[in-house]
Amino acid sequence: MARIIDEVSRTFSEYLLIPRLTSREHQPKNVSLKTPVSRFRRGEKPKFSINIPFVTSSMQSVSGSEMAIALARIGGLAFTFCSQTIEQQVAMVAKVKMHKAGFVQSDSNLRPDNTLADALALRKKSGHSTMPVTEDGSGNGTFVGILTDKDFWEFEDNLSGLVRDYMTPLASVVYGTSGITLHDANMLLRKHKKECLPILDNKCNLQSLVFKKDYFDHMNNPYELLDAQKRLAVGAGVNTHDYEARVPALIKAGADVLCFDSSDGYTEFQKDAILWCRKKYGDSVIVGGGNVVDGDAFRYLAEEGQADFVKVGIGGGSICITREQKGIGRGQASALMAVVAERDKYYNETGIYIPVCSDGGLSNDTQIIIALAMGADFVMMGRYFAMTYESPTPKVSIGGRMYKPYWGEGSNRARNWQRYNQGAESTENQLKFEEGVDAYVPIVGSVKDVTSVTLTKLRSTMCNMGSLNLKEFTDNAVLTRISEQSFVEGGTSTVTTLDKERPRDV
Ligand code: MZP
Repeated sequence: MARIIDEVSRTFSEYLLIPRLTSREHQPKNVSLKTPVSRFRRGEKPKFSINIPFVTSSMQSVSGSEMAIALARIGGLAFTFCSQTIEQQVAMVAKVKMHKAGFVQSDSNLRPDNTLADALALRKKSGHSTMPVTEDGSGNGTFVGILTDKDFWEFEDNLSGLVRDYMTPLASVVYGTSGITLHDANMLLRKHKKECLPILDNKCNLQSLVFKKDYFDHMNNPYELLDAQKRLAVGAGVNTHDYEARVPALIKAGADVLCFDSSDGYTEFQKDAILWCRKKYGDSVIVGGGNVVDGDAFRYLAEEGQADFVKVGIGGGSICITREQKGIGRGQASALMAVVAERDKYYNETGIYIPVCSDGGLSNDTQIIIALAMGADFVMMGRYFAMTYESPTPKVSIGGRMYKPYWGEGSNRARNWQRYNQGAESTENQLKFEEGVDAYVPIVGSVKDVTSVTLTKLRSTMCNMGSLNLKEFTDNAVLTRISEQSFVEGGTSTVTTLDKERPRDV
């Protein structure tokens, strides 16, 4: 006979936190949101942590390079999606890595015999207004000068004029030499009041560029998530079908964290794929698995699969119809509590801590806070980030309001057959039925603005709970289930608010 779990499948909105003693030191400015992403042993430091507990879903309508850059700048991590060719995903990762390394590889270069029209076209294409000039026009060619938008006037100068006649020539350029530290390079920029410093080797070949604006950007984003080479960190979704080719390509491109992306990760396919990564790269690769909804599946991926972290959630995603279509899944709060309990048990038994990520179904800030209080080390969100300027979809006006398209990986639009095992052997077969919908979400602002509100609420709640970090937050958490009546009581149902439509949380 089938085993029936007595407890009802529950979700986050059914819970509230009961405040604990707030001491004088419990102030938002003292709260740390740093959280581990890789497994670690008791007493050791995790190899990889993020500075805010937010990661993006590995989805076409969420995680492109722009999103990855925006989120890494404030301390989180985006998972570029794997429902694209290996080459496309590698290019996305490479774009994030190129974005800002202190020392940036120049990707917008001119030859001296190019015209100003060529320079304008390149500026339009790359968005970069500072263009080194090298003998052969390559990023590592012999440096002869630099052209910026201050050197010519698009509407006044003759655009067939040659770059060599307008550029600042090498003799007048302030440059650094290979081996210079980033700090010294920045100080040269400061001393000479320059915006950009080319770095040249002893044969005058261009090595990289250092920008003043990157220094300021770095100082304004103290939680920025950087790799050892001071490049922004980026994650990558991978699948159990082409991992033997995809994983090496992504690692070579610089992906910092990998995550097997599957609607149901309690499979031998996933265990084998993670073990393959371990065998090939040892502990140097950080690779997560999922999704799971109970303790057995967590233990399987943690123990047999040696996953670095495990992702929780089936059927709770805002665009997900897996529960309706296939009858599998679990209320997200119940799933998370079951997995967290097993994680803690596993830690007590083995001394190995495996971070847990709550993935999907977080439809407002309170739910994010409750998920973290319940023991998620970090949360993965799709809809939340799809609503920002930086998601990769074009904006569209519907009924006078601006929206962005947001579609599930199991929708016909995404055709991510690798994520949903429906027996398809190739892209030609694609999905036999949809597990996700194609939808729209309102645009709410930039990643920085939207997360800043959520994080302010989170820090404030953590102080209410007498906690200065996420571990203390979970350890201190006392949650109560609420009745429908107390849910109503928590709103503004008995008064008439002046604003017709109260702004809703994202
Ligand atoms: P949400 O943050 O929009 O509620 O949920 C995002 C999560 O839903 C993703 O991280 C992924 O786990 C899941 N997802 C993505 N596509 C589908 C689908 O098409 C889906 N069913 O369930």
